[in-house]
Amino acid sequence: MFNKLVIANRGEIALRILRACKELGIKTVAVYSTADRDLMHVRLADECVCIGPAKANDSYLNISALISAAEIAGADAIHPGYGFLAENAHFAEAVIKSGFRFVGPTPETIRQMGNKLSALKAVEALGIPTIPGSGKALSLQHSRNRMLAKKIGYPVIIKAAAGGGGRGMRVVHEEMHLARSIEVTQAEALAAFGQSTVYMEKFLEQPRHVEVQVLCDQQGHAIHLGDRDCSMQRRHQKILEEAPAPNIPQTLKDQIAAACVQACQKLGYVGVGTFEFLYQDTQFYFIEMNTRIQVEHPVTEMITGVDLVKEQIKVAAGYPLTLTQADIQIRGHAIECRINAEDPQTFLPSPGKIHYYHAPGGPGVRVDSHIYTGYQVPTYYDSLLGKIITHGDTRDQAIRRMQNALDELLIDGIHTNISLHRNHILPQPEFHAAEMTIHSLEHYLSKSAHV
Ligand code: MV4
Repeated sequence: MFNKLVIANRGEIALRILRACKELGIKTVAVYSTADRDLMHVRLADECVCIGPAKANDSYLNISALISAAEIAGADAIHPGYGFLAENAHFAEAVIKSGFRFVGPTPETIRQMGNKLSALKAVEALGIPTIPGSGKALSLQHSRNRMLAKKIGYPVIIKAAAGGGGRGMRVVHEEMHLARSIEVTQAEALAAFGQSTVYMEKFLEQPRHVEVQVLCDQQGHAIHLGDRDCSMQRRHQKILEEAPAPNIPQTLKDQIAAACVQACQKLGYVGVGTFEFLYQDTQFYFIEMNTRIQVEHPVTEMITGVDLVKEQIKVAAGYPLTLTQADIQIRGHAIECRINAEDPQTFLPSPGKIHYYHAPGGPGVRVDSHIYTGYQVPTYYDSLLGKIITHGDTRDQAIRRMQNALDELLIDGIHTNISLHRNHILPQPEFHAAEMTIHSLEHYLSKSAHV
């Protein structure tokens, strides 16, 4: 097992990784920016190294500062968490070239999945269903693109190969707008990602976002840990997630999960991973693969009893999986509410000092958060304060437990989205009936003066 691991992240996920390391008997190194001296995991880590100024570019995104910290501390592994450098193939390469183990897949896999078009090509060849589309970069000849769009059927969507997570996309409803939309998406992609490659897909109008969690070791074993629904989102930011994805026939879910496991084995995938799908009219369609641990991993942990972060570290250290697919039994239902420091009306970040914090508790309640009374939320990073996760025998019980947990949760001194969850998302009939789509929340917000 690793002797000492650098946690190349901050906030709740840094604390989550620290907890996993403590259980595994791995010494921890916290790296922090000057704005983050007071983070909870910095206090709890065996060692800590300041890696630079508050701006993420100068600290959490500074590859040489992170490698230097690992060298100074004499660590043997680096965990990137999510966000920041977690899916940066250059970083994974630099970590490995400097003699450290990277907790994640190979740089080649990260690069392949980072390009949405190469990811699509790779998984399609391995039997994962994809959305009808070009399947390759769009032609320079507009007449070919016009024929293709006609064959696919409008509306179509133009996506940047180097985009993802909602960046670099454009929906086209009619042929008269096609050429211009392709040009604009290409130009935007070149400016944003340094690469103008775009591809085309049929635009699905009312899909759900459903994803499959996988776990793979270096010996070629792969298992899945079921699925999650992450449809409740605003501007590509997930707000509430749940597992298992409700209201989808189990046979369909079993089929898609089995296809993901097979694809992982053929790809030689190592680590935790997520296959993202759009689900519409009883069909799954692959959109992207994430090669990191995700924010919403706790809902999967609650329904499987598997500690995904511990498993992720074990497979990175070269341990073969001790879990088989038969060991993975889905028990009950779990929901996660992301708690953000933001204005409930404007959604603008609301940094500042937390004057008082009280965490919820009771049966089936989990809190993953780094905050405490007196903690100052800095202005520099994302607004995630933590996550409340509830588990129940049924979805209804998990929802009731979430309502109670949110009633107990107190965060004073800054604005948070607790009221949005309690008063608007959880009581929404569409959510209760498990009939949400990726548009439900934005649609609701646009027609209500919520608060
Ligand atoms: C789509 C789509 C509809 N049809 N592709 C958004 C981010 C990236 N992961 C892919 N995305 C979408 N691709 C086709 N062919 C709708 C979206 C989409 C979306 C997907 C998942 C979660 C939230 C979303 C919000 C808006 C659009």
